[in-house]
Amino acid sequence: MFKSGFVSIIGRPNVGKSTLLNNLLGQKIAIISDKAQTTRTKIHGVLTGDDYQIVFIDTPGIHKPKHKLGEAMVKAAKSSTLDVDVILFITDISQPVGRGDQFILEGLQKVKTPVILVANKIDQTVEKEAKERIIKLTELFPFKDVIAISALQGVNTGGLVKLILEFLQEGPKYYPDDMITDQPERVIVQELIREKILELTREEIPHGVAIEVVQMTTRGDNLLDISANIYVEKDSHKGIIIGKGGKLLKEIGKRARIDLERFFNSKVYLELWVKVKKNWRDLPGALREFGLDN
Ligand code: GDP
Ligand code: K
Ligand code: MG
Repeated sequence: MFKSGFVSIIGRPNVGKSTLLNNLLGQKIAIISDKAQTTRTKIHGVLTGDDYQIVFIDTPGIHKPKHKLGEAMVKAAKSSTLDVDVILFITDISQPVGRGDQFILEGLQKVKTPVILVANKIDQTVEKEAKERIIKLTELFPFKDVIAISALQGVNTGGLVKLILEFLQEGPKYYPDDMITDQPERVIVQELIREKILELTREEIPHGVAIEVVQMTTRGDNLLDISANIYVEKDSHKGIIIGKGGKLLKEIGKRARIDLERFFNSKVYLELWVKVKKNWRDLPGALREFGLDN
């Protein structure tokens, strides 16, 4: 029997949702950082086995929105709990159970879909504390099952796949065997560049950054020319991204190029430009233009 279904990955920002998706797929399709609101849109990742296909939906973390982009992100996360077969509620078990977790679980009370508690980051948690926190969470919500994992180290992620399959029914193969994401290449390029900005800048800057790929063309056999605009919200941010003598922009380009070459398995020539678009996170037109209107 061939089983298939859709599985939504939800939880507070920074609990390891995107890390889990990448680990399950064995390839980086969702960017990761230690900053909240790294993931901005729903991302589909497809895991195909001999007798199953699971379509995972990675989502932006659920938080209290401060602008139109934030609203669209929370909407995307919430809508991903509809029409799925299983919901994975991921929590960072190295942290005490907090308001953020409670808030999401309250929102799930009316949902009929089975919810599995995934206690992540066991690699940095004392076992006794993890157990106590799991008990506390199961008192807050009727989870159908519980599993402890480390998404970063790949501990028990195979066990998680087996557990998910127990909840899936017979179904069709939705995507071809070799497809691991429905994200266009252009979006992956944008995201990999944005990830480097998240790595190299502090709080205020990364949240106000959007990337637009203006050109992607192949040159000869094994060279990809990519040119992209980095949009920031303020003139002062432009200076920060460029850095002294262009140093930071150069480093962003260098790190992004390494990842892009790995992803495309080709040499990449990357050109980056920094531009200012004031308050774009509150402009519906800009959200649409950047593919962030969810
Ligand atoms: P998301 O916001 O829920 O998608 O979280 P990310 O996947 O972006 O991860 C947030 C941070 O947690 C990153 O710094 C990850 O490296 C880290 N992280 C994720 N999973 C684990 C884990 O299992 N163990 C540890 N120690 N860190 C993790
Ligand atoms: K994050
Ligand atoms: Mg994420």
